[in-house]
Amino acid sequence: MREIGAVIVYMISLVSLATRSQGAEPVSDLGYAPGDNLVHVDDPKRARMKWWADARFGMFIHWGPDAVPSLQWKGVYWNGHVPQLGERHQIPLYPAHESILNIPRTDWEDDVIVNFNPTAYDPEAWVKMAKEAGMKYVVLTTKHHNGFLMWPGLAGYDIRETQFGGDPVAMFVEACRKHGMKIGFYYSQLDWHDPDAIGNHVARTFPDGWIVNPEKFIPRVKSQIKDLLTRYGKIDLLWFDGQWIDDWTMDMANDLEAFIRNLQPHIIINNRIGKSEVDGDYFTPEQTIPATGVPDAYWETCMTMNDTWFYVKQDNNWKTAKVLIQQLVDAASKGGNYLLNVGPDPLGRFPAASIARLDTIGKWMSINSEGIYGAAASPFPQSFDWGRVTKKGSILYLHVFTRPIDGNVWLPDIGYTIKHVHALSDRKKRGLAYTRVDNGIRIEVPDHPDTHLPIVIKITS
Ligand code: FHN
Repeated sequence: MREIGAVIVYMISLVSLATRSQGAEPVSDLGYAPGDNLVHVDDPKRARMKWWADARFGMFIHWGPDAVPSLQWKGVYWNGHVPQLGERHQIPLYPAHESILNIPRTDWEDDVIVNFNPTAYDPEAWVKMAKEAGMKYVVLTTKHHNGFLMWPGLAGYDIRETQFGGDPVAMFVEACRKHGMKIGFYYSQLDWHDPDAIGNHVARTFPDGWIVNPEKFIPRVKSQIKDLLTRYGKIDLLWFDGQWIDDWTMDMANDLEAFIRNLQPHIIINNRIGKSEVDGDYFTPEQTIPATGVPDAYWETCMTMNDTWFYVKQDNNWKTAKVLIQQLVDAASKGGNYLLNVGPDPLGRFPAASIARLDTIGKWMSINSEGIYGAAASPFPQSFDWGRVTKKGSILYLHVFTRPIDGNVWLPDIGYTIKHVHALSDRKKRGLAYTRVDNGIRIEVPDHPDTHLPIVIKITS
């Protein structure tokens, strides 16, 4: 029933948009909220996804013993080359993995893991920084490709083997709950350590992976997932990864998904539980914002602040806060979420460069988040060289990345009757000038020489 209703609403909106181009009534509230355009989504899923779709912005945290090596082991750069600062092209795509795959297994187990001792680990500080940056959920790596568990869930190869006396996952969950942050767990099906996965194979590069004894490995995966979903209370999101290996099948994925939904029916699961974009609840483009979004799906781009997911001290190729904010806006303007990564160092500290960027993003969000949270994709088919558009009902938010020389931006006139135009940064909400020009509207953009960050104009009609 809902689908038909949504289609009718959608059609009416198209018609009314068309008719209004002839200067009809103001654009009424078309109920355009995140996901409203996904007419094929049933009510239960729409309700389950609502908090996530409205959130638009989350933090990804890649952390664990993988943070230790940073391209070298025992002083020897495993590829024999000492990268010079800024010598970006020397840094491989996935240095943390390449490091681990170049460390003798005994060294990894008896040295890296045994000596892992994050004395500065303070998840409350992490969660506070995420919250102040405007993020609504945090996804922490509980088990990455190296198969090591960051919680006391697999005797002999978990956090209890390290110098760290506590349960980092329990502390993380507690901090999230204390600050009202939604909780996500990252879990890799790809496992380079479990004998029933890797067997006698040798992983040489990060995509390598096998499941030699599924009849033993899969029950272990399910028991670990059950542990995560029964030990820490309500968990909001599971972020799977490593699904690309041939041995991981859709039968395994469907079986695991049913198992999880039985344990926590409200939980949100990303597509990487399966083998394709449409599996799970939402699609996860990586390190890119799709040019035209992903029209018919919930989606979330995950992005590094530099070039690496885990901490690599040599990787100083940091994106600017401006670029990160523009990516967040770009994703929202196309109906998607943005999951921004931090790779804490081996002691558990966020890199200073990450902290500085989170701070700048937070200051911008404290003024402009109204155009992000709960905002739907731009109603305009075209993109604009001056920036992006998001929409909430009949309100438009123009996120001006580059203020045109003449100080005005142009928008097609889809017939709405403008009641007020102001900059979100202007607490007095002083009206900005706008003029109707041939089949469009020119809107004044205040000059903000003090900032190179996007200026957001709110158009109320
Ligand atoms: O190899 C992983 C990588 O470390 C990181 O976890 C990303 C996050 O999406 N996923 C894999 C690469 O696609």
